[in-house]
Amino acid sequence: PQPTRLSDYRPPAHLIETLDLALDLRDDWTTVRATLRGRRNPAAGQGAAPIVLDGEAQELVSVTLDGERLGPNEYALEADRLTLPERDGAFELVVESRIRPQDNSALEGLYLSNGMYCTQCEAEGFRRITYFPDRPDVMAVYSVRLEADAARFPVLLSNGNPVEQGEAGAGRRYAVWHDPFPKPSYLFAAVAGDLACVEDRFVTRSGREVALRIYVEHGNEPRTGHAMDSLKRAMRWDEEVFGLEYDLDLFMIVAVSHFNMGAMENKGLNVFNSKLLLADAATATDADLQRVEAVVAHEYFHNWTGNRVTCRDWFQLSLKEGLTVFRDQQFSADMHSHGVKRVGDVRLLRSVQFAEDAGPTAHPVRPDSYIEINNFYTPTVYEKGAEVVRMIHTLLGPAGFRRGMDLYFERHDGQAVTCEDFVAAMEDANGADLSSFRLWYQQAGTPTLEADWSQDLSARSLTLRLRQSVPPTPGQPLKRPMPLPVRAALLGKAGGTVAPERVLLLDGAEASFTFEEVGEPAVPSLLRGFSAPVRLEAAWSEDDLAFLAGADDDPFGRWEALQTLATRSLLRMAEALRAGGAATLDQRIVSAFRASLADARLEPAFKAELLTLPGETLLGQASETWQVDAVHEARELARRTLGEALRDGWRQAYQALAGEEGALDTEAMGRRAFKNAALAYWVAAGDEAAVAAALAQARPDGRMTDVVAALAALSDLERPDAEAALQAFHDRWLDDPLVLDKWFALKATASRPDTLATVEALRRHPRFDRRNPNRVRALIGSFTTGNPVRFHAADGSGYAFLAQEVLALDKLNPQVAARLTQPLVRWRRFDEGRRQRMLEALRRIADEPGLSRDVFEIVSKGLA
Ligand code: HT7
Ligand code: ZN
Repeated sequence: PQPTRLSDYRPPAHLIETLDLALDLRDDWTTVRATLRGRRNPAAGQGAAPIVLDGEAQELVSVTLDGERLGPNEYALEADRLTLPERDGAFELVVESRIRPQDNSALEGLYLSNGMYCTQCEAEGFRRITYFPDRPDVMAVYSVRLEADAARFPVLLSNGNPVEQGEAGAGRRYAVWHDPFPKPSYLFAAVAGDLACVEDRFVTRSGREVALRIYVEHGNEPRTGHAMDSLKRAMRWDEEVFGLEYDLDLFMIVAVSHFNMGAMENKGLNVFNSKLLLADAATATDADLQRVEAVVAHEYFHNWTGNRVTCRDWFQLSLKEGLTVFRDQQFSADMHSHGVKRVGDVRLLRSVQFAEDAGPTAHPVRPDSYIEINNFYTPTVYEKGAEVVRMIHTLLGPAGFRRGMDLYFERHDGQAVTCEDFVAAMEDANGADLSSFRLWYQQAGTPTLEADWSQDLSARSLTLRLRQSVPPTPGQPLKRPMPLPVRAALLGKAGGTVAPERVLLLDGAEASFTFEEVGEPAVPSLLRGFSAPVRLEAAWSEDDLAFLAGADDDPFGRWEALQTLATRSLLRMAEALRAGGAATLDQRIVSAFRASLADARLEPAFKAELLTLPGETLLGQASETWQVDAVHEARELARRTLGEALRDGWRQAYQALAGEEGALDTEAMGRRAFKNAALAYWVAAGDEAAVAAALAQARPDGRMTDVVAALAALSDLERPDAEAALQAFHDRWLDDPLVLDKWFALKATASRPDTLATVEALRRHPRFDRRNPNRVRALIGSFTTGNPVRFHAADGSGYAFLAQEVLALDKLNPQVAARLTQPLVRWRRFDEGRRQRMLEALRRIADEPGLSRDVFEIVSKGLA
């Protein structure tokens, strides 16, 4: 397969103004009749040009151009396109084709999920429904007619407003929808099923009433309340913070069980993976509830950042995704806690995006080329893209950022634009120069920022020196320095702030910054709030870090100091264990944990973050070669050490909170997070009383957060009562797919030595279904990404298992198969034995005849 390149972008030869689409949903075939009214695009050149439409996996029935039915020798039909005669003015085209959604296991285009029809068109699924210029810079006004069996599909939905509905004869029904906003084809959606509807309303700040409807399978209505409340909060927040109101009279969300990603922002008709919509206290954890809130908000926010202003081409994906992730992060921080949210976001960024940026699939926030666009819905485009937007926010300040957003909408509402247009609006609204900032969109790789300082007490000054370097990445051997906003303050060693926070801009390879009037010994607090997505190597001594871990007034800085201290100590321990020696945890960490555990001023949710050691994946990334077994052993030893050293503290913290009635507010969630962190350490201390407490908490009808936390604490213990607790959970929730996924994930992430055998056997569990991406992610994905010590077993058994699964899945769902392949491409991070075994697994996949473009792209980059 040949790559598509940004440099080859050309405007579309023809624009489509309206599309009338009729879907006749029958058991054997779905017939699609599309009427396109279009014209030659003056921006694409002079004179007549052939009309070229994308189209795949369809059977073409007829083509009628300007009233004339075309014979087969009047058009050219290829596997992925239909080329029609030239036109240089306006035209009307009617194309009829047939598709088979019942056979669609790739879940792109129109497919059946648990007896309901639904669509997924982003990025290029619309071309599997009808022949059309399936690119985001072709925006049309859609009218859609759906027809289906009335008994099995009483609910017929599409974008925009309902126009009419009724009987279509022979036990069939139809409905017509019209969306007044021109939109790209990737935002089209249609749904047909027997669904329950939960309705609410929202009055916009200008007084317009919007009907809110959530459609779910019958029986799931009670699980929609949290999503509905989240939606209303998101609608209000966007009005208050960005002045953005919803623009239709109806906003619908549909939950489906088979879905390749989290959710989709189709205009007026969001479609959600049921995992990210259905949530109540009995079946969802607090983390699930917060995720549902964030994703409901994210998809809603796309109505402006993505739908009203969309992307010119898929290279600009971060224009909508990076910006919308930034918006949902700000929303969640405002709803809950800024400090806790930032810590969670940085944890995610480091574990997935930094890893991607350091491997063979590294790419810029705005990629230059792709083989399969589905492979570019990545942590770089999303999470690093959000960091880039955040840096603009930091540089311009909240008011300046808002001015930039206002100008962006004023200029580009109703258009398909580029990342460059976004940056230009930010610049022009503020009279700012962001020319060098554009490098953030162009260069891949995580910069390293080095910092050291010297203090001259007699001159009352402290000079901070900053230096950066950006590592080479595939196709980009040489890099230019990028502008880095570094939020910094000075803290007095004797207490208090000596120099208040400033934003230092490092706009070259290196620079020095002097703080004046510093009359006492100080420690710099750097990169506060993680103000730039870099690897910071600062000259802090371990005493400095211990000091910051207790004293930094920036919550992120305080957490980061303890993480850095712990990382250094854990890596030393791992090295000692690898060399066959003994290892002990640095006493400073025990002391810092003791102090944090007892600090009544800290919010409990933040305490839970402070008291979580860096994960094995992050520790593995922090050293040249990831010593898998030694890192695992060191971290387990550290958890045991902390468990034992602070045993009474954990027990008391746990017991003080264990009886609490569980509410759903932020504070109650925070207390539960802290309580369950305490329980895990108490169990790690090896106390029989702790195990008894965990077993009691694991009873399957408790609050899901508590049950799952208790089972996670127990799942590594090879003892019959712990195994029985997991089995009881399985039996209780066997018929609830979302909860059963938690059981699959718990089994897959247990670090006990027999886990691979368990995972292999669970593929034969009656409820394991490779056609359901949630189940595949719960069992296979959790094992490969959430259980490093077993997946990276030195004998390569985990890799061979994954290769087998990727090949089986590729035949059904290439998009999910490609994502599953990712852990194999990071082989350079490991020792020689593991490298060879990972490469063998990659080669085994590469050698398979008929590999999808999706998996081919990942594997070939992994082997390059
Ligand atoms: N814009 C959407 C991204 C997406 C997607 C969603 C579901 C299935 C397949 C998909 N391909 C791309 C979701 C979002 O980021 O908001
Ligand atoms: Zn998105």
